[in-house]
Amino acid sequence: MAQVGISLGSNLGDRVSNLSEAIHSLGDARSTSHLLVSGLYETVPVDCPPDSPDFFNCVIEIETDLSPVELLDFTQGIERELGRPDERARNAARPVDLDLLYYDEVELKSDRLILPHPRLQERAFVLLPLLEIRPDLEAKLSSNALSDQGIEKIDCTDWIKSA
Ligand code: PH2
Ligand code: MG
Ligand code: MG
Repeated sequence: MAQVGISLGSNLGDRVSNLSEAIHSLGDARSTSHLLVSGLYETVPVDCPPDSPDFFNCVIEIETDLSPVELLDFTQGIERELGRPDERARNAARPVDLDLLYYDEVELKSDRLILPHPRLQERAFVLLPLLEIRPDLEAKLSSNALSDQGIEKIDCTDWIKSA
């Protein structure tokens, strides 16, 4: 079983419900189980078209027998099921975006997938929730200037709908 970090973001529609549904769908993958789920963060869009709505973001770690590319196919299927259009402007608002952050220690560079995620360390909306569930990674992940990226932890528990 591989341990895989996944960043989830939503800035269109019912953002909490979109993230919650995506997490449930990930749990339904063949040979995949939930391990860790971070809290929920409301975050200012980074590198998005002007006037993009704010995101809700979280990070989860799952255990899976799927290969990196099988898992990518599976996450892209979930994005489509939750309403992501096939053609869209770069970083346009979307109901849900799932990004693979790491897959054990695998290093991979292909047209479809780069592991570990190349921008993992630059983005507060990825790093803060990740360090919440994996504080042991702090020494490995150097981070610059995260504090000036608008990000606020939402004070709520049980935000994931029970199935
Ligand atoms: N995702 C992006 C680009 N910008 N900004 C925030 N705050 N949250 C995201 O999830 C996000 C983003 C590309 O996928
Ligand atoms: Mg993304
Ligand atoms: Mg993505």
